[in-house]
Amino acid sequence: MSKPLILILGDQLSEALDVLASAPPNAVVALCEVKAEGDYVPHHPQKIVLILSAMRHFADTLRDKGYQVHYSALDDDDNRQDLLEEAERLADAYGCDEIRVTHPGEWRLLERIQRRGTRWRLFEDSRFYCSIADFGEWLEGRKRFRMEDFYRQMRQRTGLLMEDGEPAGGQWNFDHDNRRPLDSDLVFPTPPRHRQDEITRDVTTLVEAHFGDHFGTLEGFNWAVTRRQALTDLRHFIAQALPDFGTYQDAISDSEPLLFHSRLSASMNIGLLSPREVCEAAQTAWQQGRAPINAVEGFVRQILGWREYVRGIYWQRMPDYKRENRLDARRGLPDFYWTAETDLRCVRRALEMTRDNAHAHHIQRLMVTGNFALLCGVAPAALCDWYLAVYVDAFEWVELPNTLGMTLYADGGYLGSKPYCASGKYIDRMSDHCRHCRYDVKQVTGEHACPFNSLYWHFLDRHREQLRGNHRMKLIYGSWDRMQEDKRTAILDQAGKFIDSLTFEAAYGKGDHANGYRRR
Ligand code: FAD
Ligand code: DLZ
Repeated sequence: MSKPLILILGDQLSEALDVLASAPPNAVVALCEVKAEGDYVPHHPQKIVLILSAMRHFADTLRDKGYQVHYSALDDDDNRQDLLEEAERLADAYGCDEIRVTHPGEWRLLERIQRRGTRWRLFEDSRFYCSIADFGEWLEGRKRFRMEDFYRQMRQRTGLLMEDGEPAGGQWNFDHDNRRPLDSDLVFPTPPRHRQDEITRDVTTLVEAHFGDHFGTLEGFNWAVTRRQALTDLRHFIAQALPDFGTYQDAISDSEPLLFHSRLSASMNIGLLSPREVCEAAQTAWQQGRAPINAVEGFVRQILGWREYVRGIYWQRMPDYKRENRLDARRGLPDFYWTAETDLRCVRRALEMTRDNAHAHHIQRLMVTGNFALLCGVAPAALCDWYLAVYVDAFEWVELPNTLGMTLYADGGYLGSKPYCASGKYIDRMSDHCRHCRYDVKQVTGEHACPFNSLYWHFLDRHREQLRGNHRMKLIYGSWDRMQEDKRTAILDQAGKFIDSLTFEAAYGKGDHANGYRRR
């Protein structure tokens, strides 16, 4: 009888994995802490603590269920400090003839596993609604790639928020109800505080010792490291935040990091929660009249729609996807992304929240730090390395399409029909940052002018050739063309001087890969 070693990766902490169901009684289940996974990009220390603590807790759960578990700790003397090498060492030590592993979430690992030969056997990651093969079929032969088309088909296929074959509430999309800026009298729910047990405390000490030089603080760590804690977060979100999730989905606050967002991405991405149970809990809240349809549809769309769609795009388009750079952006990362030292209030707050929480909500990632990098011409590889490192929920299958595709418009439009570029006016409308800022959002040129304003026009002007054919950009190019020549010159001059005043990390050349990161 074959004796398999079953390798569970740090973002596969679910008892429902097919690979676990495949385990014969003699199987050895291995979880391996390794240095290489901790620093192939300089992950935020909170992210590393989350993964290692959740792995240790999950190993205990599996032992309680009767599995024979081998746990390689980061400090073990014989640890090979590389996932595949460590798994092969363990397979030899336990006399295992096969190594079974669930399809990893990053192409770099998949490629290495596939090159290892027949000893390794891949299992599908069935935690997603849509398999990689099914997404491939959906994509094949299509001229138009729109998340909306995919999402509607997924609603029909799953029956989520469907009534007699029709979308619940009579519409597929409630986005027009979901763009409200902050109201001053809003009270935001306080997330549950999770107890930090001995496992988390030990891991924190370990991470401080090994990865203490990475960007980010550990003090405020409050991520769910067990399924029980993740379920507490889910219940809290459904009861306290979901009802307002839709309405304020796009709002940004100078003081409140989370607003009505769920903070569930990390739990879903590492396996503590399944996207199915999360979507079903939201649907039940609507069915029981505890949350309105605009909120529930908006939330389900993020998971059943965006989350599944970006994964599909990633696996269909890798490895070439990572080299895409359609706007030919070449700058390195602005150096203050690692320090938060900038006078741009909105950018500063997003960076501070990232440093302190290993999290920023979607609009901060897209319209503040992302938009700024897009306008400045930061290379996809440079920005992707950063996003992959600093967010607790960042794994390449979800990070890369969001950063390279949605934010930098570097893939030619899988993630959006036009770039998400915006001036200070958008940030002012959706947030209360500008009143705290030293720059004046109403000014486009001059000493006090908000840099986003001139950068916006500078971006449009320099990408005229690529973007002017896009019918959604026609109006804005019309406004630019109607401006007086000297005004346009002054704006471009203003933006150019601002860009010159910044310090960018070393530039990335065409075709450079992300993850060739430089240590900080
Ligand atoms: P909520 O606002 O409560 O949304 C609910 C859930 O929907 C999230 O938990 C998440 O699972 C899903 N979701 C929402 N938007 C997206 C999206 N665009 N793509 C995929 N799933 C989505 N999300 C990640 O999980 N990992 C990443 O590495 C990541 N990188 C991003 C990088 C950039 C530049 C941008 C613009 C977005 C990125 N996102 C990423 C998507 C999104 O910002 C996060 O999922 C969200 O902020 C997580 O916080 P939350 O759980 O409170 O989300
Ligand atoms: C992110 C991460 C870190 C920091 N450490 C480990 C680890 O020590 N062992 C492990 O199995 N996984 C870790 N991970 C998660 C992996 O990087 C992740 O499984 C791959 O990137 C594939 O998504």
